Amino acid sequence: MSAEDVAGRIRSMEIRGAAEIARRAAQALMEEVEAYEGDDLQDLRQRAEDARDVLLASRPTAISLWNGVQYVFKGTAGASNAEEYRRMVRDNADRFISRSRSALRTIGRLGANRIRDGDKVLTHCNSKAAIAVMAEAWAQGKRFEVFVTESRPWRQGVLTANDLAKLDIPVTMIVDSAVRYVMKDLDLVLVGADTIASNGAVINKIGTSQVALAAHEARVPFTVCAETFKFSPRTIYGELVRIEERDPAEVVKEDEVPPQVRVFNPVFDATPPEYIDSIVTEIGVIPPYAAYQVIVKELGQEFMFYEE
Ligand code: RI2
Repeated sequence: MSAEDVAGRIRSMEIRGAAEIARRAAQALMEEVEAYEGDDLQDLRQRAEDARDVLLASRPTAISLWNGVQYVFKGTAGASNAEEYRRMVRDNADRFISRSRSALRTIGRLGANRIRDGDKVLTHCNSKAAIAVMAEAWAQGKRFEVFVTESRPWRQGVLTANDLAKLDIPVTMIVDSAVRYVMKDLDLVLVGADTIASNGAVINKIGTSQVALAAHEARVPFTVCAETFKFSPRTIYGELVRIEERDPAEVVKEDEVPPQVRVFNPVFDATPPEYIDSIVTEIGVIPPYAAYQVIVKELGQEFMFYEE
């Protein structure tokens, strides 16, 4: 599939989820350089960089996409011919994809320790990282139930309910506005992340910060499940995370309201670190305040060549 095709599918949400868009972008870059049959390094580089720009423009918020793409280009500035460049892109993309899959398994194992028998867990939207934790705890024989928010407007909660039901985990779906009503009966909140800023703020599906606020009020631990490539090196440079706004038609159909009604459709929000109990990553369960260290130590040199 061409980078244009993949970017189009990411834009339309056919390919979605912060980690998945990064993996598919890495794969698309690999396929772009493999499809190039010539031996002109400059030409190939241009083709790959054009593909990168198209992919990066597909969705603006999840830093996973940016980190994944940066990873694919690691070291390629030193390539001396087209074949070497092609091999580097291919190896980097492969390594990124397999590292991201193995991170998910580790997060599942570490996060499962947070779930106890008899717990009532709540999750918001559809996060493969949060689901990996629940799947692992269930596979270990723990028995618990999960409340799943609808997650308007795309209703990714329906996907999560299906994913969990397939594993035989008992699921109760609720509308987003029922979160505070049920919170007093819950033991744990597990969500994913699209981006984690250097101050520990977590950017995730719209509504996440309200879930965190309700959890904080009810003293329910609010846990984020996220691979280290969801941490944003760009925020160390003071850059603010851009919150994607999508088509108003995702919220109301055109003929439902008169044209003078403005519809605002931000699709992510920021949860401040003081409402976050812990972040489960593949390098351990950490406090949100450790975000800066993760960015510097883990993403380190690989990602610290930020230039726009
Ligand atoms: P994983 C999703 O974004 C959700 O916000 C979800 O919580 C986050 O990515 C992380 O998902 P969207 O693509 O990487 O639905 O854990 O807008 O699968």
